[in-house]
Amino acid sequence: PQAAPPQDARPTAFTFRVDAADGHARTGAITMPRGTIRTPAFMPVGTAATVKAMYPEQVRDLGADVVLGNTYHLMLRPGPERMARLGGLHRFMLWDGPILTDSGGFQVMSLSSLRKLDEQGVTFRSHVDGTAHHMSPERSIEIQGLLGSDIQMQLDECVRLPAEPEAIARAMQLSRRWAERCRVAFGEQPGKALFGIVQGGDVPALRVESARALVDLDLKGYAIGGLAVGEPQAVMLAMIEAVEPHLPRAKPRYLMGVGTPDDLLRSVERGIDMFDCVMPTRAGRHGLAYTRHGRVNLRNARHAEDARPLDPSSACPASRDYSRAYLHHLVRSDEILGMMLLTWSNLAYYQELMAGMRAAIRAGRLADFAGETRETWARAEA
Ligand code: PRF
Repeated sequence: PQAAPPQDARPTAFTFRVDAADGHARTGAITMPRGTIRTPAFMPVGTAATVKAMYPEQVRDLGADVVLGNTYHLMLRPGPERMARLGGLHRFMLWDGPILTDSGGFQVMSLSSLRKLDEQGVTFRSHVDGTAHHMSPERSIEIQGLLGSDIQMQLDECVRLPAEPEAIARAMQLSRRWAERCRVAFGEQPGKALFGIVQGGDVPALRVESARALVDLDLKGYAIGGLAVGEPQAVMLAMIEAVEPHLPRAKPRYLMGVGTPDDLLRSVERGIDMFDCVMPTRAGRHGLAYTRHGRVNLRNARHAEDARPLDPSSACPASRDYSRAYLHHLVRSDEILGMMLLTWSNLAYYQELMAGMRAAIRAGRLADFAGETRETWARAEA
């Protein structure tokens, strides 16, 4: 019988390696004690300790190497100290791979009421029970530690666009100072990582200033935040192009809260390595399918007698085996299974798209892959 791998075969450090590049795009891997993340990576969103409507093993089987959790939701319910007593988020939700947690600031601003933000942090009322809470940069890192998060995000302030340049600059400088405090609070944790978040709205000079200041802190990875918050796609892409030359090539780059399949493709072409977005899961719960052949709204009456599956070439049973007529029926009837199947199918497509991009970059044919992918989307929409 084969000998078990030696105990020290598990990496003890957080490392990132680039295996191949094609233009600005790269493919590689993040390695850490809980597993390897193949990049470019899409991280399914598991806000409240669940990727909604999915079993963890399904998420894993689709090829997701990492999931995202939310500090804001989990601090309110079940609470970080309780989570720690229960052995941490991995054990709680039965996900043993890497987990990235967002820091909470972004969710406070979009979900809670009576929020107030100053140098010390954010004060807000819970959207669950109205109780008052305070979160400083230090407390955000402490909570992410109690959850057991592998990749922790700095506390930041994200400004919705359009906004005045003065407001954008103020939020960027605050985020920069909070990054320093988060770094001190995080300290040295060899198998884990703290990522900084570039802010600066739609002002290229502020974006560059933000990136440079964060790079000086020598963090393990860099996110680009404050995009997909109301600006046109062209502005988002221009901001990625402005920031990318200032980010170290040897560290992962994460575009937060993005996006559509087309956003992912165009951002990978511009050097992004990681993404998270509620789009595939949320759209799935609302009857929308993302497929190789574009977006399909299953509520639409034209699917009522369509016996074809969403995509007969898919490896995912939800996309390959169930008829559009059945999915239409489930969605129209508000059946739980409709949400489950469409979430499964959408996440399968997102992971298939990422795997396709990784293979294309390795083969030096990302431009061809992008062209073919867009053509297939367009043909179906016509
Ligand atoms: N900051 C944080 N989380 C985020 C964002 C941000 O700017 C965004 C913006 N697209 C999504 N999630 N901390």
